[in-house]
Amino acid sequence: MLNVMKSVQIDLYLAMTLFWMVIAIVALCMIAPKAKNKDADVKIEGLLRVVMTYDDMSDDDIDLHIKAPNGQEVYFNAKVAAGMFLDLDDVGFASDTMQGLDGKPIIIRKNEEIVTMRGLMNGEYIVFCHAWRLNSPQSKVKCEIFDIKTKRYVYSKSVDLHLVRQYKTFIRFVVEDGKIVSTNNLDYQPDGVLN
Ligand SMILES: [Ca+2]
Ligand SMILES: [Ca+2]
Repeated sequence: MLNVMKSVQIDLYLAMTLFWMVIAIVALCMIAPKAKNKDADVKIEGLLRVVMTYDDMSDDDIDLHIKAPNGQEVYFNAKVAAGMFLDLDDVGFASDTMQGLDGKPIIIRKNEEIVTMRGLMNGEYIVFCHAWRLNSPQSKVKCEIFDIKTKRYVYSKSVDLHLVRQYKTFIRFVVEDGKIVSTNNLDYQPDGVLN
């Protein structure tokens, strides 16, 4: 009889221990901090393409820059930054020669730089250009922005560059939850960058 009672007592202890272990594990799961996603502020639903073009027949080297809300900047020297990707640094004529399938050079006159923005974070983006080299007295530079996801033509603006190392701002736009909620044209001049 004593052994039976002792066995029941041990079973009760084990059951209670198991019960409190389950309670403790559940509580720990509830209070444990979630793994931090370093890109948590980036909304992947944003998908913009920024296209900068200038006279295909000029040998100017104009550069497209986009500064993200976190301070990172995509441009020829940082072709990947803050979810933005620059296809190439078009340097004028030197970018226009390709090798054909027969091994012979093919020249296609084209002056274009494209940034694809695959993630949008909340805050203000600044889109601007820079005259790295000017062989013509003035270069008219056009910027067009397309929303690839919604197939919308978002923006277009042309500026004139006539001084080497000159910056011109195309647009600033503010993003909230993957959407552009406001724009402005306030001028932006990086402090001595690249000069
Ligand atoms: Ca360039
Ligand atoms: Ca070119």
